[in-house]
Amino acid sequence: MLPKDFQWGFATAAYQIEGAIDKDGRGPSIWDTFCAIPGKIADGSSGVTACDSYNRTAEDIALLKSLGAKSYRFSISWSRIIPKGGRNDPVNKAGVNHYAQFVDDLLEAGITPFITLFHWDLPEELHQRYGGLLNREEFPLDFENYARIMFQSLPKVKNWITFNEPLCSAIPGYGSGTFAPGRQSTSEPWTVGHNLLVAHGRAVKAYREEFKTTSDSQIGIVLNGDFTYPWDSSDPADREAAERRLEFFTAWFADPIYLGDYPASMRRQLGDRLPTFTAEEKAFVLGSNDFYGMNHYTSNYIRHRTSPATADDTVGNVDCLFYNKQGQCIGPETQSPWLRPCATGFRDFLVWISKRYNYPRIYVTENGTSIKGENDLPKEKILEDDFRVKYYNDYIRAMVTAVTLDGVNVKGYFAWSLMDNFEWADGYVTRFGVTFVDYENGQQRFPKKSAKSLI
Ligand code: GCO
Repeated sequence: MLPKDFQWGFATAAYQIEGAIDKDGRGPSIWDTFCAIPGKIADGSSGVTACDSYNRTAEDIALLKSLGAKSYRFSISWSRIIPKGGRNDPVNKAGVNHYAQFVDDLLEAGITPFITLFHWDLPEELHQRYGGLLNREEFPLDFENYARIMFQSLPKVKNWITFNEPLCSAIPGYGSGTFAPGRQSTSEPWTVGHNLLVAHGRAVKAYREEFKTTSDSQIGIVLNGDFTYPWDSSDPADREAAERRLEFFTAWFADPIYLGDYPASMRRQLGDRLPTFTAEEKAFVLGSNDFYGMNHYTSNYIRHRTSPATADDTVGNVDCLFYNKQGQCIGPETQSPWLRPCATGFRDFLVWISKRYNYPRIYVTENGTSIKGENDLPKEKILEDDFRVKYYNDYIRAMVTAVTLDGVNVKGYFAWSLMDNFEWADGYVTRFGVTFVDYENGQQRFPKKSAKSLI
């Protein structure tokens, strides 16, 4: 069974829910800039209003309480704290005060905050000033400074997350260009990934040495990861490809933190496009997790790619498929083309992480699904989201099995997401919320059937 202090909660992110992009001195982020480029966002939208959560903190806390949440994972908008982002730039007290009040209100409501410092919304000024995440010298220092300000300003917070899914800052942001800041390169993603790891390590060291006041305070990074099965289980090349995909997607960041360096498969394929840790950088990164934050949604069948000759480096030169050689499908379609439910993959991924990293304390920091065509349904049908109810039932059952039978050390589970929100390049076309947000009628919130099925 799950531990009695298991943290059941919901997750969101600043740019996806807050809105109020010009309020209280907030500076522009790279996502404000990116959304303004025609064609980048499916419905031409942005986070300018989103769910208006910046102005509805009391309403969102009441929603969390009504759903029985013990915890709430949300992110802080760096450019509300330091509008220009840098360690020598002014701090915006109005921004700090907003989050300090929100934390007090959450604690007053008996809800434990899990705070993500960086959920992709880098201050635009840092991107312009020195290339943002690409700058190995400047970015880690500016992130460390921002983190220190938050550790100092929010001393009641005991659960900190440095980065959400560094892979999604690196690959869509600097490889395919489908996320902010929209750069396309076959080498920059690994520079960005390296700098994010070093920035993470610096912030963790500062927290542990100067701000961690109680034994139950903790800090970690959140990594995404899909589980993989060989397309042809009798083919050694596919079995190796399935493992390689896990290494390129998850071990990319987890191996340096838990094992001290990047996976050999990445070094083999990427060569010197994959940076080498200096001794100082390695000292920051190795051992820099108190817990493993795990975002998980889907699984894939993996086939070793023999053509085209050019390797697809972002996933380790493999094909990610939803059908295997026998034509078996891994799971039903959803609104998101990359997402197919496979609860077995959730259990297997929890076991893979645990075996590779010696059974770390794990928080499932995101798990959830969109629903094919949900957005086109009338509101009363959207609220009857049986597909999502089944997803959560299946996945939570798989998690309980992994804890009970496989000895996996899971301490919390956060459903993605508390409410429908701005789904990045999909805009508002795709819904992940357990709460329907009526964007056309003042962002009113309506809990769906899944919201009441979770806790
Ligand atoms: C992610 C992000 C979330 C997404 C969610 C659905 O994991 O990609 O953390 O912001 O909205 O995963 O795609």
